[in-house]
Amino acid sequence: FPALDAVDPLNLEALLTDEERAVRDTVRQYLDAEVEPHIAGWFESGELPGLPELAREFGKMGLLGMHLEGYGCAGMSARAYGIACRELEATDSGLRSFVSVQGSLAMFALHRFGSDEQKQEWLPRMAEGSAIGCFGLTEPDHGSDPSSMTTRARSDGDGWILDGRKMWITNGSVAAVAVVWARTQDGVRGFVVPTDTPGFSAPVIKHKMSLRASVTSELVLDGVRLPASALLPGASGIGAPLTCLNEARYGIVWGVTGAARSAWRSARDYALQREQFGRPIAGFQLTQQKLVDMALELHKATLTALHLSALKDSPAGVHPAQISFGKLNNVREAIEICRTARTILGANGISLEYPVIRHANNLESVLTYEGTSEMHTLALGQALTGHAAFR
Ligand code: TGC
Ligand code: FAD
Repeated sequence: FPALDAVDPLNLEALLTDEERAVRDTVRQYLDAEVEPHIAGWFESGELPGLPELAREFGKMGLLGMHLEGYGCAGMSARAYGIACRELEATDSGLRSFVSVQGSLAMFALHRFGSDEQKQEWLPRMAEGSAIGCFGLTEPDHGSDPSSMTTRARSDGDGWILDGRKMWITNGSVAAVAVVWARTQDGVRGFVVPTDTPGFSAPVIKHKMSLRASVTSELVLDGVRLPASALLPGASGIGAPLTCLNEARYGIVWGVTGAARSAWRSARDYALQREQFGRPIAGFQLTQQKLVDMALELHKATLTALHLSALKDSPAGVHPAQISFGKLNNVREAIEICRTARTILGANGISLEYPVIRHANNLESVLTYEGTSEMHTLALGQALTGHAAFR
């Protein structure tokens, strides 16, 4: 037999179509040339300074709203979108987060629930990256339980007035448009809020030790007056924002395999070069056990992502509990892979000279956002037993 490809021991890349390989290579080449040289510095300084230009480049590559049809979106398969998410997160979870929020949350909400006028106004600009969007669901006092939100929208003549606070909102302070979820007398509804509307502000959240190369903000809504046309006509009830979350969670299932792949490669390269006790540490059985266990979980996670893609691209679609399966498993295993990789690098494992600690720290956010591991355990628990254990 020929030697096994250490990076792809199950030959999973052979399953990709030419088009999917082209997506993978285009994204990889761009990130290697333009982002990899800077990303550790951006993480260290806690900023994403290339953002307006990055957004446009992502738009040119068709990554924004990539699996949506029409309005300037690329209309590609869920699998191609997942493959792009994997490359983005192999560089940094902050990049995948940006693309997730833009395409799978803000654009998806408009695309699925918006009026034709709303779609025409926002989607083409968002697809090209000239308008950035954010998605405000979480509040300071309501994270895992968004159904209890207190942000209110009251009808005012032929318009609406919004009051409340949203918290931990990715892209908040760089967004031109915010999709904001608020309670009305008819239940939870979605609103399209141009961020230059009086009464809207988005202070940046500082002092994060995770997702530092990503903009995270609070949204403050103080008497934000909106026309009637700001209401998303197709979104009624908490099921609407949760439907958007399925899209972003799906991207995470793929994305985290990129972060884990990057950490695994660093650990293997390091183990082959680093010598202790007169031999490479890759030759010690304990190191091999770590590398093998990491590889098993990495490629099982990729198989899960591939399988969920097949479901999502099929006419029957993917069940939300199946996405919970993938998000729960793949994030849990990816963070474990990064933490184990860190041990293989010894003291160098805590340095930003290597990507490992950055990925591990980023994945702390990914473990929590888009539904914590506990929420996905309970969602799956409910699907498997028929009993809801949330409250
Ligand atoms: P529950 O009573 O179970 O359901 C209410 C209605 O919603 C429907 N539903 C869903 N629909 C679509 N997709 C899903 N995943 C759905 N889950 C529930 C359900 O069928 C029902 O519909 P109907 O027609 O019968 O009324 O709702 P609940 O209030 O008990 O909540 C369930 C729970 C806990 C699972 C849900 O609230 C939840 O998922 N909580 C986690 C919150 C979360 O994930 N927040 C994420 C915020 S966005 C974010 O983090 C972005 S980070 C992005 C980045 O930077 O990458
Ligand atoms: P809480 O809900 O307070 O949970 C705290 C702990 O209690 C968790 O371990 C949780 O699992 C556990 N817990 C809660 N309820 C139960 C239960 N019933 N049973 C067992 N355990 C339970 N939100 C947005 O809307 N838009 C965004 O763009 C966005 N971006 C984010 C970016 C970052 C970097 C981060 C960190 C968060 C972001 N979020 C965003 C918010 C994110 O979705 C929430 O943080 C997440 O849903 C959890 O809410 P919480 O932080 O309030 O934790």
